Amino acid sequence: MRKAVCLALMLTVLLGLTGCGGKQETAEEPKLLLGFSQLGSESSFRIGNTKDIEEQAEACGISLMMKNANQKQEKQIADIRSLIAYRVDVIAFSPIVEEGWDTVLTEAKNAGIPVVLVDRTIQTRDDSLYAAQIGSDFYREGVMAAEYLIRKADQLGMDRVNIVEIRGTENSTPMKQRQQGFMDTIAGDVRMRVLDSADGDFLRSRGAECMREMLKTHGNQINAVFSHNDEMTIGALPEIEAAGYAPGKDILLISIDGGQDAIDILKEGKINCIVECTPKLGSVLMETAVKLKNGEAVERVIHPEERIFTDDEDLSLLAPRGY
Ligand code: GZL
Repeated sequence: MRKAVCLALMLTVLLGLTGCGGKQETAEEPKLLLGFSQLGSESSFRIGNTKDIEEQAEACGISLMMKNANQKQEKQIADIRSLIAYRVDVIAFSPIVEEGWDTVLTEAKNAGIPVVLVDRTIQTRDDSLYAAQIGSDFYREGVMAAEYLIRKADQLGMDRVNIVEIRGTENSTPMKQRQQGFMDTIAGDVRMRVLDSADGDFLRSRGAECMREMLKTHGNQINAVFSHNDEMTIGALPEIEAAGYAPGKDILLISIDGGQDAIDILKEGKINCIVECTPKLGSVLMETAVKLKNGEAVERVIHPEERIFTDDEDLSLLAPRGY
């Protein structure tokens, strides 16, 4: 199926390039050249996202120039500038934070290079600076996490649920929207109380530090952890056990992403719920880039289908996650 889609895409590109009325393409001209500025390699999600984009570009015969900013916005801006200088056909990037992109994206616009946001989004005064945003509905992920916790509290007959939150990268779209969706959903439930919240920056090591400090401060008051991604959840787990608590039982763990490592831990009963956040955005990115190259209209916002994995379902037949 995937091959057929890509073959159709490449035929579109070839027909579009010759028939779009733009500059005359000659045989030796490269096919579509896509520049991608990746924010880092901080998590299984991110590594899986990069791998999927590379695989999909390969499958579709699209030339890919991949840059990695190692979690530094100034490096990501420099990477985008180098893609502009190289005159790629389309620029795509996953913005590490929401602010600070207008200048470099205006340079891309002035160079006539369309931009696609992948995974996360930006705040901007000029919506024309990007053509499309392909990524999860992070607010809904927060809602799904909270809805699970409310159901679990009902099942366990809990009359008080003291929550600590381990947040993702400050001012990033997933951190802001997951938190908002979660807090809005628990707001009406008098049993729910947020004891503490700390910045884990989506990193396993920082997730461990946050959990260690919050256990020192709140100890056996903690009933549940809402962690914005699996890396931080996996970092928090040994800290919970070292403090003498059984994760998944004494302290409920709710996480987001759904990589294989975390799914395996959920199957062991040490994580209670994982809201899926798929990194597999490559095929829809290639489709969108081809349309932009051909001067065709594209969807402004594209959210992938996502599900939830919980401790009360049989996951034995779940296919390997691939990241
Ligand atoms: C969400 C993505 C987040 C993941 C983290 O789409 O931006 O960044 O949830 C990753 O694992 O670090």
